[in-house]
Amino acid sequence: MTVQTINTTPFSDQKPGTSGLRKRVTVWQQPNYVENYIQAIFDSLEGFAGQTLVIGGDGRFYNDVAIQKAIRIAAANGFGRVLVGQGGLLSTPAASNIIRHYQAFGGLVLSASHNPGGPDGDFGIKYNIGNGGPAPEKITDAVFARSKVIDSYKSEDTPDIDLGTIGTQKVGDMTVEVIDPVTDYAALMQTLFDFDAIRALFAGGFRMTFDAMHAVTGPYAHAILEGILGAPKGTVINGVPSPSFNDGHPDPNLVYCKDMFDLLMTEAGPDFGAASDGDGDRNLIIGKNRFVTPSDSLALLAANAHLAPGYKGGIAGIARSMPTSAAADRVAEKLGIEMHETPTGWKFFGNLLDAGRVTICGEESAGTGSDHVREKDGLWAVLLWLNILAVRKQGVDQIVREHWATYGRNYYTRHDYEEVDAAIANALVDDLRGRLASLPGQVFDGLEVAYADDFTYHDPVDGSTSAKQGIRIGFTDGSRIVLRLSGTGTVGATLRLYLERYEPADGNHDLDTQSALQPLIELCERLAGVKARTQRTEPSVIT
Ligand code: G16
Repeated sequence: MTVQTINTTPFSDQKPGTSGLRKRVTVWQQPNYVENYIQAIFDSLEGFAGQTLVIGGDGRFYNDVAIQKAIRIAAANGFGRVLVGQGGLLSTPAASNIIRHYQAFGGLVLSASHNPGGPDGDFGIKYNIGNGGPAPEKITDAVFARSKVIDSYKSEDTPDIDLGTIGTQKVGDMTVEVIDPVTDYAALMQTLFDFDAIRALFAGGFRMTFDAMHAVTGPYAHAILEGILGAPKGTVINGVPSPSFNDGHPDPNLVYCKDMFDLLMTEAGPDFGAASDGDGDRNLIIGKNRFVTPSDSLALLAANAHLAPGYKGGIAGIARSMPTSAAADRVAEKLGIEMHETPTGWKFFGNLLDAGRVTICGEESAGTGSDHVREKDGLWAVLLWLNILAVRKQGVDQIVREHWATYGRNYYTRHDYEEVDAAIANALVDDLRGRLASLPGQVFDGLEVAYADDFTYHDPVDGSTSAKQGIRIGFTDGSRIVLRLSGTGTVGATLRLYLERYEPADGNHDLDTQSALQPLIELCERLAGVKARTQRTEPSVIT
């Protein structure tokens, strides 16, 4: 077996987005596209000779092909060892755990998360650093710069590696260890949660449905929920990973999990419903007759985390992405702990977690997690909810209502306009940005603008600055409109509008969310003209 140096020409479009590089499979299938990107990553790193690299993916179409290429390129570039999940599978949080647990140099996570898969779907590659978290912008910027000038890559000339059998193989001078994807993750969860209490909950007749959406969490959920915790067989549905996610859309929201939502709204339905996405880092939480928004879930988990053994000493602080509602801020205030507002993207939580300044993080985009890994973690959120339900011996709805009665309710919704013409979307954002300075002090239908800006984040740990992270228009009564362009779409532009209104603890918590936010929705249209300019009559997705 020999190391080959293969000439190549650069691609101009390998700029990592919110979470790695995500493209249509057909784009990745171009000759040298995968190779260029992985070599550009390695060229942007230093000091990995002889070190360990973790590789795993969500099992989507093209995972098997890309993994073989990644292993060959890693061997040729001098890594000493690769840890890879059996069958090429590792959920994103499990990959983060493996990197940390085995003190790897870093990892390649092959996933396009909640985006659809299959030959016409999406694929993605993300590099994670030694703390287990997504590479910070300093590295992703360097990767993009390198990808634009790359002229060769290195690859070990070797046949395909057998990823089906657990054990050790050699590729050139590099060792490849195929490991069970679930074992280390399940062990970690048992250090955090009261498994006896959750076991007793299930033994007492508590019923739950977990929808793995034909994606990577199936094996994890079967092993942990039905195996270790004794939930009845059939609790986990759609639990066998499929390369095309059974032609579904593995995004755990009320659109793609509508059947489960409808079931939870009936008397005959289970007590608790949950789901995770393509790569296992997002979560959906639904109680009987109660959907919990991700923003509320973050606040509730933070307020109740001390009920789980892993957090019994309390939490150091909370971080949320800027568009996430301010519900968690009220919890942090009451607990007297730090609260941080970061740009969208889990990578921005890494420094705060490493510095011990926050313990729990969350995003409106169905992501919650803690300092146990450096990614958001779908099953973690589900298990923490189960732990809380088991200890409080109350239903989800009751817990949510008590929370609002204590802290008030942040009515919150997100309206997405997908696959919008990129030029129109960019012009819309630019125009609004140009008018921001004139908005403060203006009153619209009784709502006075308190501030209007384009969010800039100053990382308090490393001092770095990230500008243009989304437009915020805040009102004196605590309401807020946020508008930003998604960094995870693969076709055209996706415009996201985030709308939020605060209702105090003694206010009305029973309004329909869209009705409660209707005045803000209309005001947003007046200010930004999204419908008018995109010629759409309604959002593609409302969450
Ligand atoms: C990724 C990031 C998240 C982010 C989400 C949405 O999630 O990891 O931090 O909130 O995308 O980003 P955007 O609004 O730019 O589309 P995932 O689950 O896709 O990896």
